[in-house]
Amino acid sequence: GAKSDALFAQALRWIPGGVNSPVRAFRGVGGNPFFVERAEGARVWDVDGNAYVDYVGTWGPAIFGHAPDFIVKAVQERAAFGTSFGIPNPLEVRMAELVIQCVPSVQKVRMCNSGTEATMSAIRLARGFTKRDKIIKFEGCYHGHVDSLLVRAGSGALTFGHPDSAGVPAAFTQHTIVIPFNDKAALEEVFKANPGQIAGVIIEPVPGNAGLYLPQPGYLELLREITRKNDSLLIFDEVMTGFRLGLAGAQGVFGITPDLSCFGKIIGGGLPVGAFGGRADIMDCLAPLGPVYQAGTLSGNPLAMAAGIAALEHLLDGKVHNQLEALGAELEAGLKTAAKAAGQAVTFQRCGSMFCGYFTDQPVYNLADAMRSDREKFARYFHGLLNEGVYLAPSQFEAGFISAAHG
Ligand code: HOZ
Repeated sequence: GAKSDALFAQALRWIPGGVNSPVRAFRGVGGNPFFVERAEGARVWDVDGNAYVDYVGTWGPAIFGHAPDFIVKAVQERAAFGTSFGIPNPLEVRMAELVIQCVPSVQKVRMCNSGTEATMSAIRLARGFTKRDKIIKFEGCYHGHVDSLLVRAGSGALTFGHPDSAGVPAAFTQHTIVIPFNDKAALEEVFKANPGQIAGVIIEPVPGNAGLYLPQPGYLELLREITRKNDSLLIFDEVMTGFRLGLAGAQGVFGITPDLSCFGKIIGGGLPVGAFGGRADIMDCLAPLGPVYQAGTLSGNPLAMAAGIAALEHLLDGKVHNQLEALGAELEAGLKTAAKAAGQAVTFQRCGSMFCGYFTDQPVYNLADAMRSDREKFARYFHGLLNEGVYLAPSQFEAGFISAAHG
């Protein structure tokens, strides 16, 4: 629309690429992004008055849809009491209690301000605890824009062809080992080649930053076994999957107990929040108890805690997750039928309320498989949907998110 285009022209002059986070710029699909005026339920409205059914859901947090009244009210009420203290507040204690109640592997938790902070802090903690340097990550997994994790990364880094970012000295990534996802032999080999040196393995248990693919049966189990045997920490990045695939996230679905977990998105109810937590003996290595430093002026911020607590409390009875599974199954069936009717080869992947359609007739188990998708076709599909008033993430390499407000 005209208003969005005018805003984008201005934004391009003052903001690099016109956006504050790269994927939003639409460069993965072509064209200009629209600017949002407001969002409610399953819809967003742009500044030109167009409505879209939104399957991005602010990249994950909007599990109830946009602006649910109980979150809006919680934020409004708390705002009147002061927006930031930098002094402990009671909401931090309630938040910690809720996280520990929902996620059995978490005995202690520290709040931070984004998923990136969570993964950055978790790998520092793993290194400090084990007194080892090496970290294993997986091709196509994205753990935020942490220097040492921007190696063969997913999301915008992949979409724009910079999976290894400029500006990261080689020395910063020399202790990062990258292996393909779902490859048991590679996992065994890397541990054999680096005995006693691997601090931890960080993984999205259901990778959602190169589209969406799932762990094959036995893969996460092997990962758990091999890390335990080698005294390396298993770190689950559940920034996307946490509280979404179930109360205990992907670890609950697959029955795996990681040593540390990273959270973001839903845990902030749409405000900027991250968290990492896990075994108490590991978490107690953090300052002020231990030598691993981590801090933040806005960590445990009362507005963010109020929004996050409201979100988690609304998930406790399991109804939302059941509803999301049903909606996901319906969407999956519909899209598969439509693809078949249109004679299109689409590999549709789904885990609960996260999904992705790849334009390929091959199964997708890892990044190399995902790369086989016809991205030009995806771009046409994206714009076709947008014209019909449906908004998908503007990249083949992002997961879609369903909310409880979708029909
Ligand atoms: N890295 C996010 C998707 N995996 C994108 C966040 C955004 O652009 O808002």
